[in-house]
Amino acid sequence: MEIGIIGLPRSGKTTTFLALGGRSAHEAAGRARHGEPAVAAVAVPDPRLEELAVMFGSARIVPATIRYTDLPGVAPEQIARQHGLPESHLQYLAGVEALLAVIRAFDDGSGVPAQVEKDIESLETELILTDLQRVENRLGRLEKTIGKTTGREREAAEIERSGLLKVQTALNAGKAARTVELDSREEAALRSLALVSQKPIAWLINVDEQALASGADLTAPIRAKGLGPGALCVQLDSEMEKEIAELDAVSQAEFLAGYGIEEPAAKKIITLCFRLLGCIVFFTAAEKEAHAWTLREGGTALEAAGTIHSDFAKGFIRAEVVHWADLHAAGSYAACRKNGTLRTEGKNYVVQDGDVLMILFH
Ligand SMILES: Nc1nc2c(ncn2[C@@H]2O[C@H](COP(=O)(O)OP(=O)(O)OP(=O)(O)O)[C@@H](O)[C@H]2O)c(=O)[nH]1
Ligand SMILES: [Mg+2]
Repeated sequence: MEIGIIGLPRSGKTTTFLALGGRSAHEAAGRARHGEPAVAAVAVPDPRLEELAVMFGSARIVPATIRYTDLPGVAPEQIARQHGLPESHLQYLAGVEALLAVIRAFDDGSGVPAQVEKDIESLETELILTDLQRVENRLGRLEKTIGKTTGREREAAEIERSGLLKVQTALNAGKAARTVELDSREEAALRSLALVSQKPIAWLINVDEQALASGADLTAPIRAKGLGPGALCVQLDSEMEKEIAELDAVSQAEFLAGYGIEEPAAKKIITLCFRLLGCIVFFTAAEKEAHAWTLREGGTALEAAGTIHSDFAKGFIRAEVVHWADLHAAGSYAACRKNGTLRTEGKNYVVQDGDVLMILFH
């Protein structure tokens, strides 16, 4: 899972990156040259996986990972001047599946008060302007060549044009591409454009300790205005969370309890990103390794097999499936086989979050 951290300059992106990524983020930030993105791969902590590893006597544990990319902020004036985000940003953003947009709600001592709603609008406009430029370029090229195409090629070009026009209409009305309903063929045709305003987005309102202590919910007015499809909103004190991430496990627990925080940001954001992307986790476990994998919600056993290895999908026969909770309750795979919670499923079985899969293939 790949998440890009974006935001206006000095909104706390790097602080958030460090809060989410812990040590690997610190290393990545240290390596990154000024003005260049930093990338950190972060293991998704999952106690279910640890337990599976013990149960199966697995030699190693391979957790699911999230890759966070911390991008330098771009000022709105610069965006307006060059009609969108710089090319260097777009290259990085093309590969990410979702955006974490950091909005400043803390007092940065500059005397400029935080303007959460205005900043969200500015950032959304940055994304929209970027896409508009690319959609119009693409449409221009398509219009020039479409007349020369025939048959299949013509049909594909028509589908792409229809998708582009729908998106263009929305963008011109100041709406993100993620609000546009495309049919599956239009969506596929537009995929290679990797439109930034089409990616699911989590608005992260970066508050300070005062706001946190007052119990104010800064996300409420944003949610009240309507976030639209593919968007979520949370608030977080990145500065404090960064400090929490630097503590060892014991002090971390004490600190969280002291502040009445239920779980550290890293975990909260991971859960959020899974929800935003409609992703679930399934497991494979054996003596060699216990492995957590991510899959789109609604993904089938065949798709799960393909996630593990393309050969598993090609030669798929069936899957043995047991839910982690049943394994946990029964204590072993053999016990689940006996009590009937271990089932055999075909390739169209819809995998559930927490399923433990054993793929049989030839
Ligand atoms: N009080 C408070 N200060 C914060 C918070 N997050 C960031 N800061 C401070 O704001 C300043 C900018 O933070 P960065 O994380 O570097 O911001 P950035 O968005 O990465 O900045 P650029 O990469 O330059 O665009 C730093 O001095 C941080 O310590 C927060 O949640 N609360
Ligand atoms: Mg930064």
